[in-house]
Amino acid sequence: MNIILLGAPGSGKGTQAAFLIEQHGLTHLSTGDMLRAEIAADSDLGRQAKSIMESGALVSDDIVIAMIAARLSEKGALFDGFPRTIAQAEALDKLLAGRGSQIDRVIELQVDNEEIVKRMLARGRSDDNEETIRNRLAVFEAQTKPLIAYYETQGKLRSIDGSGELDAIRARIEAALA
Ligand code: B4P
Repeated sequence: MNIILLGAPGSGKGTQAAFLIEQHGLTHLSTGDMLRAEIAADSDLGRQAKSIMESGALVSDDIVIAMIAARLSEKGALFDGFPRTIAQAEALDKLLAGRGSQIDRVIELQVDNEEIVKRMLARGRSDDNEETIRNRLAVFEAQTKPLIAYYETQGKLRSIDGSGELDAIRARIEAALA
């Protein structure tokens, strides 16, 4: 099974992913985590990504698609924070089709923007200041939201309320996967 967690920055994709990979034996593929690991290692890629991430913009499609392509395996995957553009979604469909596989379900976590700003300011990561957060939300609207229609057309999208207690959100996701 291949699942995508889709949602605005701070909507809880990483938080819920931790539970889902255990429950379903999936490989966790988080492009945000991969990029932060490159920054921590001070690699060329990390140095390139750092200022882009701190501005709230998206790292280039070519870079993140290559990171995902290098990590696909026989095991089902949970894609967390990827794809974020139509070009990424089309590339992922092609990569999976080439392996005789496909995306089975896309779970959209819906959380309102003011709740998101509150959550991220409380988290306090280096890209969690208010100006960057507002920019990330605008980038989500412009570049990632079109994915909702993309996966709806394919009949794979399930949208759930991503606000409230973690366990309640977990249960909504499980119901959407059943
Ligand atoms: P990510 O790392 O993917 O995104 P995120 O902001 O951490 O969102 P997430 O939804 O995972 O939030 P979390 O569970 O942690 O991206 C960071 C940056 O990397 C992007 O801006 C971009 O520059 C770059 N990037 C990544 N992928 C890319 C791609 N494919 N293409 C291009 N660029 C890419 O939750 C947030 C906080 O809320 C946490 O503190 C959590 O504890 C809290 N929380 C979660 N659920 C809650 C709940 N129900 N109630 C209260 N608080 C909750």
